[in-house]
Amino acid sequence: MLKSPADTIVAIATAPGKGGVGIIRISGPEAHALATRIVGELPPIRYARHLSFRHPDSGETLDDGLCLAFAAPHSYTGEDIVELQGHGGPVVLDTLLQIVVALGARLARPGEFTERAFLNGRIDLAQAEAVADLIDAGSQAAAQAASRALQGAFSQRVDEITRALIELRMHIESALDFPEEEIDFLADTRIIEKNRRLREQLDTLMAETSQGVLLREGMRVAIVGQPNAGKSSLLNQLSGDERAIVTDIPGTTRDVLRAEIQIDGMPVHIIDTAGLRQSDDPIEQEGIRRAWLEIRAADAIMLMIDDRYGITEADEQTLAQLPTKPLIRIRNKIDLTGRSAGLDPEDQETIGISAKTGAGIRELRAMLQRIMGYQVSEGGQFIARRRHLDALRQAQQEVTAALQALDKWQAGELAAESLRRAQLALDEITGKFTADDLLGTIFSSFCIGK
Ligand SMILES: Nc1nc2c(ncn2[C@@H]2O[C@H](COP(=O)(O)OP(=O)(O)OP(=O)(O)O)[C@@H](O)[C@H]2O)c(=O)[nH]1
Ligand SMILES: [Mg+2]
Repeated sequence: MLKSPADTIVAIATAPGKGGVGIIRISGPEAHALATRIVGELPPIRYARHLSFRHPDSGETLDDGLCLAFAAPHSYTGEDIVELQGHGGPVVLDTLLQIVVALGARLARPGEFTERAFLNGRIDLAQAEAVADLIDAGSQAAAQAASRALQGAFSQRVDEITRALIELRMHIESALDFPEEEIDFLADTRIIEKNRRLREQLDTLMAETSQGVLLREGMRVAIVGQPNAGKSSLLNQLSGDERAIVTDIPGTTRDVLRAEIQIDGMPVHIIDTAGLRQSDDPIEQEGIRRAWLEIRAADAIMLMIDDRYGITEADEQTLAQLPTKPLIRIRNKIDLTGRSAGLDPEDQETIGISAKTGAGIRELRAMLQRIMGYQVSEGGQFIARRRHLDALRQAQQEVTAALQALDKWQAGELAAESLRRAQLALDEITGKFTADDLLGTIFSSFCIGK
């Protein structure tokens, strides 16, 4: 286990700019002593007191407000902490910050308070990540899911599986110590049954985790098609905002335009691109080049078809060049053609809409949700990251390998080794076993003061 460093750190914990209240947070072994120099005498631990914040040398009053002290290990970081809650003016806060630094504290790096909470065992790594996700949450559903992960809903599930893994491995390893009974023992169907149950538990957790990843990261959907098909109109319609310029001149859009929408709390990044056609205009050519980059990076594609003309030769060419990924064919301008709105009864990949009137948009949103396999859960959902999913997948592969080793070859040593590696993969999620550089990446994405 890594150890928390022994210096004292300080940061402004409230958002930058002016506010009603501004909070300076000091954490570390010297936190109480440093703060005492500013407030005179600290209030009793966990009691707020209204005090003057004074310059330690001149005694001049800089601000006044609440002072709140916590004592290790019962604090956010697990260290001694003092919070000075003054007026939220940037100059006042900065002056206080400089004074605390002059008294010997160091400016905290982004996420360093939470990093210390992790290093001191207050929270595990998945919970620390949930702190950032809660702050960054873009929807109520995402915030609730982050809060659940922060409470440990995800970590508990990982720990449960880890315990089952360890138990099974111990069982197998103890059999290896008695070679004469080994074969009988490994053929024991209960062992194989346990292993199988473990794999099922992992399956379930992976399914829930991918929902959590979707809730956090959402999906990228690119709108592509011929000029004038109505791509920009669709972006505006979905985002409820006149974001893109819409004209009847083909080749209006050149830059890539983006809008983020929510579908039942899941973020969806809609990307509007230049109409695909042969062009001599270098600006339009660049737009088309960028359109293809977006197509490659997208999770799904909406192909916009002008329903007055149907699928043209140019559309066929585009279709032939599209990479294999979920595709929705959109028949647009049904207000002009009379086609009915929504899913085509003959073709589950085609949907009729009018980007102008909004007909069929509700069905399109439902279709986007279905494509990503996103389900609104009845609570209990937790937020998660891709790295969690990768770790679970790795554990899954190892457990499958263990099952095979037992089932096919009665190879106990191999099975035990696979289970050990599965456990390491799970430990990476909660941070029991984690490379330093991963920690650096995770905490540097936090905001300052958290
Ligand atoms: N009647 C009708 N007109 C539409 C509809 N959608 C778009 N239009 C019109 O079609 C024209 C082109 O729309 P845009 O949204 O600019 O099309 P685009 O695909 O972004 O075109 P480029 O940016 O040139 O590639 C505009 O005059 C829109 O008002 C629709 O559903 N019904
Ligand atoms: Mg456009």
